[in-house]
Amino acid sequence: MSVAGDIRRDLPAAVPEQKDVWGSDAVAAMLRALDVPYVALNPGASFRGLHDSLVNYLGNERPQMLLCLHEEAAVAIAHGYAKACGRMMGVVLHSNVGLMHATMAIFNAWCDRVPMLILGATGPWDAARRRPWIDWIHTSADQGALVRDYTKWDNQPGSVAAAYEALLRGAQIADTAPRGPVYVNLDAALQEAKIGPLPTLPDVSRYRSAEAVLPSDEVVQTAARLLSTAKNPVILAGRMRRSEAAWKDRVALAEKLQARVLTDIKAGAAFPTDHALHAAPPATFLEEWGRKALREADVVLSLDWIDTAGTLKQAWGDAPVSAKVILVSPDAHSHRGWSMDYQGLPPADVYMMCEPDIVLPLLLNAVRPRTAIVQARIEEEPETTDALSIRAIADAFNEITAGMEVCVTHLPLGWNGAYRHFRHPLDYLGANGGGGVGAGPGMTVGAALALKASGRLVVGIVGDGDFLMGVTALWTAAHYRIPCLLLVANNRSFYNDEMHQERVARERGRPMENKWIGQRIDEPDIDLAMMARAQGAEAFGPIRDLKDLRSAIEKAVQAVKNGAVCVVDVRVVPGYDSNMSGNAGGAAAAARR
Ligand SMILES: Cc1ncc(C[n+]2csc(CCOP(=O)(O)OP(=O)(O)O)c2C)c(N)n1
Ligand SMILES: [Mg+2]
Repeated sequence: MSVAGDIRRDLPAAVPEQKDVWGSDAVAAMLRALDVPYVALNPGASFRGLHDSLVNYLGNERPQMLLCLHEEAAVAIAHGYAKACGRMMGVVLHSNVGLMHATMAIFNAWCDRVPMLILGATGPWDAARRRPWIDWIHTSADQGALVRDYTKWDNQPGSVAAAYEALLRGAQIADTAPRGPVYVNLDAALQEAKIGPLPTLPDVSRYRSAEAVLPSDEVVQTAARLLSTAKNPVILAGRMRRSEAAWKDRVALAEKLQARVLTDIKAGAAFPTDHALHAAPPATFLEEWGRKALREADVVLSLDWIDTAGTLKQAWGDAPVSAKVILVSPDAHSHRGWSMDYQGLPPADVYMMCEPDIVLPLLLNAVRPRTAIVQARIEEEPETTDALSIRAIADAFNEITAGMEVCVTHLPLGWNGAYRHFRHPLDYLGANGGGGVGAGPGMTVGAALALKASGRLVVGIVGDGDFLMGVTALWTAAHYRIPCLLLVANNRSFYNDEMHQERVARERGRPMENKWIGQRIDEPDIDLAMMARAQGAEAFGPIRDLKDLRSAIEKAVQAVKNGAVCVVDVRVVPGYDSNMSGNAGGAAAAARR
């Protein structure tokens, strides 16, 4: 073992000089040529060829393997990594079964438009070469079909030359906006074939993803005219990249236009939430200030907002949207039939099928300053409480991390967007994309891997349900020495769904007090801190008393700064903040409806 550079790397013993090269060596060489930094995996015989090549041909570096205890964690780690640094990581999945385990996490990454190079394996495709039983059950016709509806592209190359091209094309497609995972399925026989000398690797620099698409000057001018002459322009700042320059452009555009800005708790930080022009706490379902800002708008600039139609509907209902809509989003390139994550169809008076961060400097240059004074929002403090609640976690966490550079990777369903301000693109990474519970721990580990050298404290605040489904990602963090913190808002329940049962019971005139059945996680009570320790993490808790919360989080933050993976189990009261406007606002509102 060596702690090479930053994370731990398991060092292979020296390999004697080799004269033979195998199919999977060529695949591994291509991964290095593509500069894939890590591959997260859970092992499997279908890719034993590639596994050997990564260890014994490449020496377990560039890419380095990250062993995961579940395929869902492997994909979630790659997801969090790409979210934090914008770079694509690799994942290797065993035949059909590993892929089946990974599917939910791939769906999350797809919905979150995150680039990822997923390698799969099957076969041998040549039935005559299959071992009895096991190679047959782990071979599926058209294996890519399992994930085709939520990957950008998939392929099963028939030769090494075709594998080179598949990886080049896959990486190019994954990293072209709208980004997303791709799946390249490697036949076991292809991996295990002796191929003679390594076929010359292509010059990767000639197969990069395309330059960003720019709108025509005419369209930019039309949009700029609308915005400059608007009475009440509103900007919906949705999916953005983590660039500081683009962040500054967004602030400058809002200030030049004196436009109110809304942000989304499902997307990473897109605008300073404490800016006077930020109209309402980031939320899934608009709260009163957000709805009011939008209803008063005569021009709406939607910057790759995740659900423009659904958000406009919250302001205008079923009436036609009276505001002019400028839509800036390449997302429709990913819209197909199976997954409806494309949401409702928004009206667009001006439509630029471009990445917003690319368009911003053009718009900033083209708009005329508006002098209208925007009425600042009156900050409504969410109700304080003496209870050990998610709000109490937020208060203690905010106090302890004041002035610290922190990256919040994940927030629990009961979080109110007003609980914490975001002032930098890395202050918050957004939700898991597809609403698949269990992603929080893995995404936090992936983001921590990406940000390890940055000095930022990487923190996921997760529900107990999310923690329990994804906990083994912590072992990967502990093994590879990737410091990160998980604060578990442990209400001992899949509480979001208690609210749904409450709603159904209310509608049907049945007893609401039965809502906990099939939802509460107790008797036996699960010791989350012990589960964390079992993965090699440090842990505090269960914290049952408000007076113990602060010191536990303080100690945990210190432990992470000293290099630990750390978990705090906070026994919060079941129940969401009644003032909620975050994820839970949506859940609560949905449950109330
Ligand atoms: C994979 C998956 N299974 C089930 C659900 C349905 N679901 C949505 S929220 C939720 C509860 C999550 O529990 P927890 O993380 O503890 O948060 P809480 O609801 O208690 O605030 C469940 C089960 C889902 N979204 N994804
Ligand atoms: Mg819970």
